[in-house]
Amino acid sequence: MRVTVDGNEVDVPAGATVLDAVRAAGRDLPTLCDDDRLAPAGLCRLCLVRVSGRIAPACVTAAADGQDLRTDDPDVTAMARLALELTVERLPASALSLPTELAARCAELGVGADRFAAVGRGLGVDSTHPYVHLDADLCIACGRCVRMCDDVQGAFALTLAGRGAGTVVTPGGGSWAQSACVSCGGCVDTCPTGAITRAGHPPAPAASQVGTTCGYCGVGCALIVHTSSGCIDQITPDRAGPVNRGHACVKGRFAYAFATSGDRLTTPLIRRGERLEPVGWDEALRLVAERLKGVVDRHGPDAVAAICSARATNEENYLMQKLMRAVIGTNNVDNCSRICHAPSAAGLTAAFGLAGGTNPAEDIERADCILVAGANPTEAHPVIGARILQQALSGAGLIVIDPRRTTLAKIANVHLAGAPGSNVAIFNGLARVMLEHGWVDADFLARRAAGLDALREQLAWFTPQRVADVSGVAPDALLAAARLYATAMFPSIIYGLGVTEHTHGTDGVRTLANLAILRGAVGTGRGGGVNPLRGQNNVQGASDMGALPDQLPGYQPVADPRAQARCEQVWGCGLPARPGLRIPDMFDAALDGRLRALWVFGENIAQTDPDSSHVRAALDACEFVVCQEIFLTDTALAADVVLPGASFLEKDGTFVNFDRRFQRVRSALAPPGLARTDFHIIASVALALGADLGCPTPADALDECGRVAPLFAGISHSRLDRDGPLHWPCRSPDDPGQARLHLDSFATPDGRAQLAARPWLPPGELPDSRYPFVLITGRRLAHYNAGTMTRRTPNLLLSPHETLDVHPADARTLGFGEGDRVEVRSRRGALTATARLTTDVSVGQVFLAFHFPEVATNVLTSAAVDEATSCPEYKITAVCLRPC
Ligand SMILES: Nc1nc2c(c(=O)[nH]1)N[C@H]1C(S)=C(S)[C@@H](COP(=O)(O)OP(=O)(O)OC[C@H]3O[C@@H](n4cnc5c(=O)[nH]c(N)nc54)[C@H](O)[C@@H]3O)O[C@H]1N2
Ligand SMILES: Nc1nc2c(c(=O)[nH]1)N[C@H]1C(S)=C(S)[C@@H](COP(=O)(O)OP(=O)(O)OC[C@H]3O[C@@H](n4cnc5c(=O)[nH]c(N)nc54)[C@H](O)[C@@H]3O)O[C@H]1N2
Ligand code: SF4
Ligand code: SF4
Ligand code: FES
Ligand SMILES: [Mo]
Repeated sequence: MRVTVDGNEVDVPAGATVLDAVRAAGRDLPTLCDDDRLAPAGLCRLCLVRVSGRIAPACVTAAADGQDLRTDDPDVTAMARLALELTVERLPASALSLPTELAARCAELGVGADRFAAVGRGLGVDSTHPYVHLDADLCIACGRCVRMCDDVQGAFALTLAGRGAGTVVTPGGGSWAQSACVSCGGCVDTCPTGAITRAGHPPAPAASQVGTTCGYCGVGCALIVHTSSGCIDQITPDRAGPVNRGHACVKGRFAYAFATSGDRLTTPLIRRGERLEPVGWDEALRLVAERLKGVVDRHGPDAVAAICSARATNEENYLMQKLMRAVIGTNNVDNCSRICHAPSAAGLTAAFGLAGGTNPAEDIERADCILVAGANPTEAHPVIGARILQQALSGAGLIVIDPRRTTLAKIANVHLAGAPGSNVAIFNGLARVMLEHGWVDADFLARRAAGLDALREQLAWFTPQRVADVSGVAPDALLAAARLYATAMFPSIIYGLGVTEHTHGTDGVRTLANLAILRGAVGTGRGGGVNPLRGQNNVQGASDMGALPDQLPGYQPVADPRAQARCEQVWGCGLPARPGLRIPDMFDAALDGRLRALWVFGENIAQTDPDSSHVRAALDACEFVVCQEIFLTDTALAADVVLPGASFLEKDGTFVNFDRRFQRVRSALAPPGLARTDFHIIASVALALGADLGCPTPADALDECGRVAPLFAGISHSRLDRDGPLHWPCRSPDDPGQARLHLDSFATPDGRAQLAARPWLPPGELPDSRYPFVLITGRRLAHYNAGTMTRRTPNLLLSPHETLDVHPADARTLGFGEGDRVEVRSRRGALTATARLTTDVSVGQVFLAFHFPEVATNVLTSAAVDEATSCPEYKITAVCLRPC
């Protein structure tokens, strides 16, 4: 389309508004109710323009071919000024002194303090929420906050109440703290007047700003860190962030106080008897080098192991695995992917040939049906959870497979609340129904898949009745789910730990992938696919970088002679070819004396690995433990040397998010005290061991990684700084990266997607008469893993302690009520927690998160692991309950 703006012609795409056209012509208009994250509302009447003669609000008027648009018409400006005057006449003049959009519009349109009221309307403030503050007197009822809350977050916490000039925003009539608000900060970010602000932080003039990537979950939200005088003023979501597009959650947006907590580790510590005493870096590094060398000399390199950090950068993980392989000489290096999504890497590699999810986040908006299995994204990946919720609200089918009634389950078309551990039965049941009804893509199966006959044979067992017997899912619900998924045009699968953290987790991933293959909904470029919601901010990256005992950077097997040669040539040394120990095997090896020294980098194994007493015993059995941390965690307390690292806010590098996107991490603060970046620490330990790891900067490390790992060869800091985030595979500097995988063929040896014929097998731990309940463990919105960081922020006010979620019928039978203390005992240990009665869990099932050390959930969990990858069975523990 071609339109004329103030006499100049511009081309605009179909669907553009007049406001878009004006902006495309390099002009601007004042706006107040407009936000590029929201559908236009046309409420404020500031963006007026003369459209082929008549005056219209530009944001809600469609551009049309041949339109003559005039922004420079004095009548138009006068009307916009009048609209603004009417808007501000009930606001106190103090509103003008805040650096807000409103004040800027007033300055532009010449609306002075005399147009404001002398004092406010006395509508009151709401300061009940730890992060969000409302001063109702400053509300102009533009509705931006309400639209942000409804249309982006999906919390529906806010309404505009009152009439006419008296209309103001309210959190549902009650207090903000008691509302449905999930603290995403969306309303704070969009409010143009200062009515809704960050509690304790009134709008302030621009401070220095650094663009970085969130260090909590794997969504990979782009954030802007605002600092002044070395302190964080606030963190806001970056509208240019390709995944979050100006949205965030309570952790990335608000939970940063940990960084300046007085509890941060600020100096190295060395164990002297019972005590950990502060020392200088030289002494700590000398000791680490001496003790590691001693162990290698006496017991060989395989007596040393390192657990890498999925919280730290790619560059730090790259250096760490290089140090272990090239300097120590062992492949004993692993990361928390082992206890999280290792079954995804194995299962997706078996099915499709690559370890990553198949489609980018934005494909959620192309899906007309979303199958969410064993994931709770509204709590654990909130920005993605909100996106899925919006897609479902706008008409896409939603199937949730989860034993609990999660937020998404409550709005799903079909919720299959299968018993924990029944995934393979349910997925095979769905596959059978799809085949029986012919809801499959025969052409895709013939051209692009292998293994159909074996699968058919396997599925003979999975009659809907047998599936119901195993899982408790009724045959008609199974049929409804299969129909919804398989008859959609662009069905998408999104899954989480409810699929992976089982003794048959890899089978779960593979039988789930079967559904996409049968439907021909993967590798097509039309969206869909099979997408794990990888957990930690950089768990994908830690694995990509080769922090794995059997794979070099870029998923190259340690024994592959070509990969080995490439690494040996770049690193200038020989390399061990025998795969190293996985995390659970490290603990066993420590207990039987094969492993003598353990270096734990940014992982709190004493609280987060299963069967904590086993982990403790393993730590005690090691003759030397190094812990590289930002806080004195339980793991650090068990170490011989503690090395103080830097948080993501204090360093440079990259993270890879759940959809394989490399994104930049940039330093906004200096590390506290003597703390150093982990990059610096690892390089210093290598030097103390007499080795130079090369790579003086993180940028050099990523470049070097590209030389050993062809998958990432085209990715560099300079390119990311210039072009923004890049997906892997990205094999050369002019490769745009691949957001969608397997478009022409799958990366398997025969180029076909591999259907998996897998039986259903019972879980590793089963309830019995002594331990009759199944404990499910997982996450809650406000806290993150061991809670080391989030518990040191006002998130603690939002979620002050752990609860045992239990069905009211079970509580009644056992004789306890809401708020009572209950002992939870498993075959390994016991804890007490406060009961919360909820029908979100089924009868016979209870739920605990693991965010609080005083409710040490992993004292209960078992050492049962996935048979293929050793991922622990965190999702099933047999327990008994007793009121106390
Ligand atoms: N707020 C917050 N966000 C986080 C984290 C956090 O600690 N807090 N941690 C991050 C990390 S490391 C990760 S890995 C991700 C995890 O993100 P998710 O995988 O979404 O998290 P979980 O809550 O552990 O488990 C997901 C769901 O699996 C269900 N489930 C349990 N057993 C079964 C089963 O047998 N079958 C099926 N179908 N479902 C089952 C549970 O009921 C639960 O709702 O979250 C990341 N994001
Ligand atoms: N019962 C139960 N247990 C579980 C799970 C479950 O679902 N149920 N889920 C499991 C899963 S999926 C995971 S991923 C694990 C997570 O287990 P962990 O990785 O142990 O969990 P975090 O609390 O994230 O620990 C990371 C630690 O790194 C530190 N840290 C953060 N950033 C940096 C940094 O930049 N440098 C350094 N040096 N340190 C840093 C933090 O202070 C924190 O103590 O928990 C597992 N445990
Ligand atoms: S913070 Fe987010 S969830 Fe809470 S009211 Fe504002 S927009 Fe809604
Ligand atoms: S959704 Fe995840 S990445 Fe985004 S702000 Fe929240 S914790 Fe950070
Ligand atoms: S910005 Fe167009 S009417 Fe408010
Ligand atoms: Mo995880």
